[in-house]
Amino acid sequence: MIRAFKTNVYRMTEVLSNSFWDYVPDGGEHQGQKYEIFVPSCLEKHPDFASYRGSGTFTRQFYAKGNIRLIFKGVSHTAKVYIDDQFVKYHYNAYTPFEVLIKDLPEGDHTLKVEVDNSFNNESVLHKENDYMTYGGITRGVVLEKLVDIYIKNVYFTPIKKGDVWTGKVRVLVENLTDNDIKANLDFIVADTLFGFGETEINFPSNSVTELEREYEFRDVLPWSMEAPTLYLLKMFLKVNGEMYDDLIESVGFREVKVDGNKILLNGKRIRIKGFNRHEDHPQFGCSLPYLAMVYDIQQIKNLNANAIRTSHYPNDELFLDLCDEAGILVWEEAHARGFKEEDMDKPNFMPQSKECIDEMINYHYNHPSIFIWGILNECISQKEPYASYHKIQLEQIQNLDSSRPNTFASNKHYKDICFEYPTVVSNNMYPLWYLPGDVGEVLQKHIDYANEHAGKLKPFIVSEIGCGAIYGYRQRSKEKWSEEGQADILEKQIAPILANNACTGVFIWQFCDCQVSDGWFKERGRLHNNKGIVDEYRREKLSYDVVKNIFSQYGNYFE
Ligand code: ADA
Repeated sequence: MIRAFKTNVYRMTEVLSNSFWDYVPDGGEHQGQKYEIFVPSCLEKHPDFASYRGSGTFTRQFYAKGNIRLIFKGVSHTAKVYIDDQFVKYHYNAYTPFEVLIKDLPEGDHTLKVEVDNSFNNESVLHKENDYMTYGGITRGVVLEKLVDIYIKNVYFTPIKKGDVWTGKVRVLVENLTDNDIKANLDFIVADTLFGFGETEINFPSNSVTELEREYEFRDVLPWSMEAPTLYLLKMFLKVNGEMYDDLIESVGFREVKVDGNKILLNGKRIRIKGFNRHEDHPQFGCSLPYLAMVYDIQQIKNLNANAIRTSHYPNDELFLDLCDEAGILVWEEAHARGFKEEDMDKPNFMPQSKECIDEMINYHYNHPSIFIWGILNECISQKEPYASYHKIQLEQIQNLDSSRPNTFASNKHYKDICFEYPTVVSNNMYPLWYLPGDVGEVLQKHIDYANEHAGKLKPFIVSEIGCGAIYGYRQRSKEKWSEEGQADILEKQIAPILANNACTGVFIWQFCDCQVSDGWFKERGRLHNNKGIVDEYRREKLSYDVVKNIFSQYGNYFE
């Protein structure tokens, strides 16, 4: 399963994942041996590759002719793609989709090879030993699209609320793959209503991508909200001389996110965030969670009376975002970055690969109504130059790609951050009662006061991380550190004052589930896991589960 809905009816597509591919590791004790590895999956979940760090080659055949587009939803973490032994694409990050367009393939069987490398190196600088696990493999879906002479490359939908009327900007990219101009008609359907992109045919120049954008009024549509997450399929189709040539279907929602002073408004109402940070991680599947496992996470998060998820610290699988769209769960989607130091941010590849990750994140995830904010650079160097300017550059990149949503970054440079003027929303990670002593209410207010004095103007404030650890099954009535009782006690003292402070938009608890960490990460992490989940890695509830559920139940999704 690639998406929770069918993206094409006319365009011929073939899912190349959900099958076994040949795999040959380049190193390790099984070097040169041929395996059958399921795609998508994490190599480390095969017994022979439990701790493999290195490269290897995945191979499979496919049948095609003419123009094709291959879309990889996620390869962890460096990919080098070949078709019939011809190099066609590099990609340097596990968490964003990328695509390869090949024109005029001769009819017949072709060989697709993907060299995959999960080792830490200076080629792919967003991946390093970290407080989460970087896996290896083709970890998300792969789709083969068989294209004709002209096709719909992408469709972007921006809902706009004008009083009681919903309008929407529809931006479409059409690529003409031939040496001749092509005249075609573009139409689309939303909520059983047909809309045209122009009364007459449109001329699409040869060998180029044409971008068109128009605003339309949509009558009788229902808004997307946390309580009633109504979704519509936007079905775009392209005809040449009245003949259907191509189509593309997107799932969209009518909702508006705005910042007003220190408030974040969803459809005009001030939202309160009751959220969790969630790593894409599971002891059986690694970061390649199957659909049902994603569904189980969503069910627990809803059961906890939570209303938001932060995709700490990288863009998530589109299938999971589809589920958040359907469940009415708000998403802070974050470009891939966690805790980079000066030596990381000084690397020549750092800004180019960060830029590419942001471009791909917004390009592929733009239409998800659940995404209410974009995030970057979690706990990176934001207290001094030149790294502060990197925050400015990346946030400007996001603003230019999508001005319809706020943006932010999670700071941990307590009272020393010099970047709060750049984002539209200020966010802080803080761990009083766990890493530091202190009264949570006072620590929170001190952070809010610092932000109000250093952000240039009043902005919304989010506690992007707060939490504490517990080892599942370690029970101590004395509430010892790492006991389940201890975590339940501290979390109650951490969360309640945050939700009670009306100057704060809300909280993302660190974290939903325990997650594995990289083998080279600081060894103090018990069980080689970050144990701050309120469920363990198997999603078994700790005592804090009901404590958090109860606190979240006392606060609504909106400030009155
Ligand atoms: C930081 C970081 C998280 C996690 C957390 C922790 O806030 O952003 O990824 O490492 O600390 O568990 O200490």
